[in-house]
Amino acid sequence: MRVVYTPQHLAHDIASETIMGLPVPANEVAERAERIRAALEADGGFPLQGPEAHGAEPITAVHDPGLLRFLAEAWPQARREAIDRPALIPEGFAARGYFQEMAIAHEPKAISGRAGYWALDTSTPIVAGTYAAARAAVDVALTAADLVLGGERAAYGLCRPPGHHASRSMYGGYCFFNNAAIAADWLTKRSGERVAILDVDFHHGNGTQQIFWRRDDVLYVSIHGDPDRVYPYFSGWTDERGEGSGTGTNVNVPLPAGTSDDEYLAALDRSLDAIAHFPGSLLVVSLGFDTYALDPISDFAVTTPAYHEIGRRVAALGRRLVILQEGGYHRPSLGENARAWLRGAEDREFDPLPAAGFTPAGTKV
Ligand code: OKP
Ligand code: ZN
Repeated sequence: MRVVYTPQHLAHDIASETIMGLPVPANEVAERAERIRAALEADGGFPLQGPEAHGAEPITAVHDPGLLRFLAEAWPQARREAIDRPALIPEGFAARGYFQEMAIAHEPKAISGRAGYWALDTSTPIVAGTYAAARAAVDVALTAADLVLGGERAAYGLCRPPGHHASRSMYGGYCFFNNAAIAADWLTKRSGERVAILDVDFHHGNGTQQIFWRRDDVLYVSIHGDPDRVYPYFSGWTDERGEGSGTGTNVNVPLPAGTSDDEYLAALDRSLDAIAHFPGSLLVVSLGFDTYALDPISDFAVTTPAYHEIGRRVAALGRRLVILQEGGYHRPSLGENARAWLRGAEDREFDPLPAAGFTPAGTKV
């Protein structure tokens, strides 16, 4: 299977994030993507290539141009206005209650407020290289989509930063542009077909749900930790099914803490059944390994052999696969979990490597 990767993700280099107001070491770090790259290179069956630049148009097809402008301007503006800070994190938020009953909407000018106008949370710092890395992740996703449109049965885009929490007009949850949503929209336009998205990241993809909420040409199916318990807290319940002509094309499958391999696979089968009933030959997979038993910010109990089986069952649907990386924060396991999943998707066996080689970003791409 071809893999799209770029070392440009290294530019999004953050040391810490904020959880409930206190700084903690960042979870969404460059080592994640480098671990996966190294394992796939060591495997030998996953040729790497760089992304093609696709420009801004596919991004503004699903995102507010104001969000794109903000992300492009945020760091330079932060440097001018708050020069002593290592990263830009919002001070206040445009919360639901601020605007109730009032049809007002001014984007603030000062960067401390402007960030909060566009942001979901305080866990998504913006640094000097964030915008370039986020744009490159979109190009990775679109290049993987092009490979499949060009005849590949499946392609894997090693996107970093991830994307599924970014909605039309909001960044957050370590995400800036919604790589999977941009790729899915691109696929609908290039193929003339309907497109399904399966989101198997531990977290609900609130951004992807929001973007396609009223659209009947894109099915969004997500398996995730119950929002009664975990991030992103405000969406992911089963009664969220879409609206207007999109009614019924949003499917949420929330699961309890401690979800085992067997329980996960049963939920996966139900989800694949929903996809099988939706027309089209293309499936975008939002792939997260934060369902892993040892993930530091999640609470499922999925194991490495199960990823092989999940990949196998997803591919057994018979659809063309655009597989895009989302989360997964237990760094030591990421390479093997990716290898297991992607080998499963090719219906090849998985034999764990003793110790996957881990080398810094090279020049092989
Ligand atoms: C991004 B993706 C945990 C706080 C989590 C943000 C999580 C973003 C996950 N106590 N904050 O879906 O993997
Ligand atoms: Zn996640």
